[in-house]
Amino acid sequence: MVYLKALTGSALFASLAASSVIGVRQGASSLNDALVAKGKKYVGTCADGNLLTDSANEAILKSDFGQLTPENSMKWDATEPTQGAFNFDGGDAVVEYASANEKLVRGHTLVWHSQLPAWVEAIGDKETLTQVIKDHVTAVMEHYKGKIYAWDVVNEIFAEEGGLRDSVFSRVLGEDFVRIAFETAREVDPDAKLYINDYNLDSADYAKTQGMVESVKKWLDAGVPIDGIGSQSHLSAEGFGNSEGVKGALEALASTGVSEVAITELDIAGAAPDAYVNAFNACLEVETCVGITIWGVSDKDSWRSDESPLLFDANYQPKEAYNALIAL
Ligand code: 9MR
Repeated sequence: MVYLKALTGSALFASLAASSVIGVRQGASSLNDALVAKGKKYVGTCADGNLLTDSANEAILKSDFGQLTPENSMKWDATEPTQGAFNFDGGDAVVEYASANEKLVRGHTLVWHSQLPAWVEAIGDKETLTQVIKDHVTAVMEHYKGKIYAWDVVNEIFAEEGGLRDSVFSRVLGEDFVRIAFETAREVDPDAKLYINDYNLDSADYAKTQGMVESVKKWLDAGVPIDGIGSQSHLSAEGFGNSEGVKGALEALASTGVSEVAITELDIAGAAPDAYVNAFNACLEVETCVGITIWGVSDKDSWRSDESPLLFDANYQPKEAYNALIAL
């Protein structure tokens, strides 16, 4: 209401014209359908709360994306802020929307050093932390059992040099927390694909990519039930982390023997069409890459909004990169 009142004359006309363009475009193309037609499972995005109901955002979610990741609502600080007291309201909204609209869901995330409540950070002994990880993974996965395509079981556990990142999990349990989390997850929901997810895995020769590859091979040999590696892919326009290394990096991750890999949080500074095309082609050309999740719809709501990294501008208009992907 307030918004309409503020618009007069040509501004109102431009706004109405823009929204009718959205309507026509929505009927004409779907990023998800375009990639599914090429043999992949999905193109997805992230959403939570009012992004699921905001009409401009929701129209794009519905027509362009076949998969949803809750941006924040399934993280530990949201689901178990106090030990044993679980809150699934935010995550339920995503899962309900997804099931009503036939979207896959990637669960994000069970064990992560960030957005972690202080009561977990404060644990200092192995036995307690082991039980706390098992209880958390069990309660959250039980709640969503059968409704989640893939879970990011552990997130961002590597340091840039390729070893384990310092966190309460690695300090108290060493690398055993990885086995504990994955074994529990497999037991609770044997049908969910279990992922290890991280960022800066954007070129094959980077130390962190190599650290991930070596560790995953070792864990698979030891029987840890890891199904997939997620590469977040928060990319730069140029230099470190640009799109050119993505294919080689995905190949390296796929070579570990996991059954699948995925691009899980794609956004690219500046959103150049060629850069998005490189990232999509990387997934298309790596057989076990199952799909691509873009980390948001409109630049307006991006965690990197000052870098305009998404496919839709702040007025929900598709950018050139969007058209380039549809034309692939
Ligand atoms: O997009 C998320 C943003 O809304 C949150 O404020 C932020 C808090 O850590 O997390 C963002 O999502 C992150 C994701 O969960 C893990 N990889 C990095 C993402 C961007 O920070």
